[in-house]
Amino acid sequence: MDELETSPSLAGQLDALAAWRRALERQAGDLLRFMQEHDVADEASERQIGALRERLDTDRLCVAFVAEFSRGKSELINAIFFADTGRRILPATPGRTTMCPVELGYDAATPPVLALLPIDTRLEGQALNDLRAKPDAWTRIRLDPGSPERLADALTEVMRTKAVSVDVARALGFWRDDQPDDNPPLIADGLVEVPAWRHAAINYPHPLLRRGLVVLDTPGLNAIGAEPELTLSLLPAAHAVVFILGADTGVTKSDLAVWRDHLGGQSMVRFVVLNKVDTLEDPLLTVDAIQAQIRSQVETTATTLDVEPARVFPLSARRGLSGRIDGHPAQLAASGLPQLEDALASQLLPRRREVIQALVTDTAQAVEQQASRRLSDQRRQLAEQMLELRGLRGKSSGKVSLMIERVDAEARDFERCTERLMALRAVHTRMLRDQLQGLASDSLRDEVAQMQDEAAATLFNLGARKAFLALCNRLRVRVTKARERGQEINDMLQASFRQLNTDYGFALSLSRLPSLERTDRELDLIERSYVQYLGLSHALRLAEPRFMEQFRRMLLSKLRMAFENASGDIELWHKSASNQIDSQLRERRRGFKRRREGLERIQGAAGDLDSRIADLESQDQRLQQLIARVREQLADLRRSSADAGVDADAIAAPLAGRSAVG
Ligand SMILES: Nc1nc2c(ncn2[C@@H]2O[C@H](COP(=O)(O)OP(=O)(O)OP(=O)(O)O)[C@@H](O)[C@H]2O)c(=O)[nH]1
Ligand SMILES: [Mg+2]
Repeated sequence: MDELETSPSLAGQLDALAAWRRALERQAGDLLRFMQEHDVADEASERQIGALRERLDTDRLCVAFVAEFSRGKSELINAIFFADTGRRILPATPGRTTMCPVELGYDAATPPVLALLPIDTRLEGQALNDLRAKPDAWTRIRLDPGSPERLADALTEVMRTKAVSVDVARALGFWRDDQPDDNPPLIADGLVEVPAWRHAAINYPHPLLRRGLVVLDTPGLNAIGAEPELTLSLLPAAHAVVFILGADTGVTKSDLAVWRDHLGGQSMVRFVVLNKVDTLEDPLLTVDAIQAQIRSQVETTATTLDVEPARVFPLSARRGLSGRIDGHPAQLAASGLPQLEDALASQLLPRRREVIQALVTDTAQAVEQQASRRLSDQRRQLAEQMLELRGLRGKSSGKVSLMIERVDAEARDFERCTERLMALRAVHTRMLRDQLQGLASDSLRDEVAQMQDEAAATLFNLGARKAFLALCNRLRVRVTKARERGQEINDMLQASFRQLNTDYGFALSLSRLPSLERTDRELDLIERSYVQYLGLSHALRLAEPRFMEQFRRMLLSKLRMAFENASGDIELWHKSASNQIDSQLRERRRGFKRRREGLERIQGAAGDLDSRIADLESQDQRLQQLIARVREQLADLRRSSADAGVDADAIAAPLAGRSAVG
């Protein structure tokens, strides 16, 4: 396949983004290795760098295409992403075509395949995300990565329907006696046609998908029985949504319903496409008159949807696709497609970068704090030893024996701290348990169950919205409580650390308490995206047990994720505090031992004193170099993450030649 022929700017930018991520990932890996080799990394740092690498490695950019049926979603995807195959990949035909959500992406760990989830799985009530982990639930069609023909062929599956009885259609959510107009038409023998698949996922090594892009094609969304998961889970997870209208029809009532129900109030980037502008051509009108018509359509659309006119892109997906396939640059340019692609590239990717960059900065800061602390503690101990040895210059061997006794006495004194440390650990563990309890998944389940009971106690679940908002408030209270507990623990540890530092010469210091702001933000987002399904306008859906059950499952899994992240941050903080104690305790003990051994050696041969001091000095120098090296690498990492126009090789090169310290 010819790599960059399709939308070079988008491909180029995705490429740069992927190369940038890969380079950062490598750099973070080098940093970790370096820190491990030189015993600078503690467990918390290792975990943080590991989490960063994982994110850099798996970060995806998901763009969803959403519209009423037949507006040209699939055709537009073909034109933007797959024209380089020289053919139409996703089926695009008049009338309803795409019957189930189609997710296109690439994961090198699994072979190219089209995986289809049978519609019957809806009856079992399992969430799509849970089913993803169950290969047996899916039907698989192996794909040949070199053959777009076979890919297109396999993809006709997404159009597949099957005939079922009205009862089954009702159970699957495709038939409603109260809305006869929207039901699928009856075919022979009292049967109706319903989609055969619930979800289709394509794993295909197309150049753009390989670069971490995930494209989501959706069936016409206003259809009865549209997969609730699409609106509750798949769309909110998308980074950008392209909403498509027909230029010939403008914003129809059902377009508006899709926009309001599924895309209003969401936080993702939204692009609006006025597709099929070619249908406005009219031999009786001048080109200028048609252009004026299009401009006025754009204005009206922007006003109706309440978006900037610059966010509305008039274009012809069909012309764009054929312009590309037939190699007519002029036709492609006239199709209006490149403008949308430029906007996608220039507005979407910088956002992704910002998110990753913030992550790198946070990690670098935390790691630097930890490493500096560890190394300066070691240096402090060396300094003490040097002071002691310098004081010994010209002293008799009797004096040295006295010194040894002093070290032993000091070491014994020091060991008394262990009791204090044990007591501290016990208190600390108990407080941590308390703090985490409010965020545990059991309590989440209970809270959500309470919401469900409250909603069910109202007519048609119409109180669901109120119950849901009450749930969100209760959860916020839980987060606030966890934060307050954290503050108490922080105060307690701070006081204990201060005492331990004065009494036993530790250099313990606390890192910044996790603010849990991210959890607040996630809760807000969950509230905003879920509350819209609980209004009066969804009264009919609310009365459906299947909808409420799915709502509950998905809500629970979202909340669980948010709370697990919060608990993870909290635990990491605790871990870093107790690791510090352990490592300083170990270091101090080693320090006493080293001091004693040094003195013993001096006792044996008086001349050793100078070489021993020189030895300590060189150890100190080594530590200074080490910390400088770690800082330098962290600064490099930050710099690379801040550099927008990076060249991956340029990042990797200086690291490759770097040798270990000492
Ligand atoms: N004239 C014209 N026709 C188009 C254009 N884009 C798409 N079409 C046609 O419109 C019909 C519907 O396009 P699809 O891409 O299948 O629409 P969809 O939004 O994916 O529809 P569903 O899959 O049913 O939800 C097809 O026959 C396309 O060829 C366009 O820019 N101009
Ligand atoms: Mg389609």
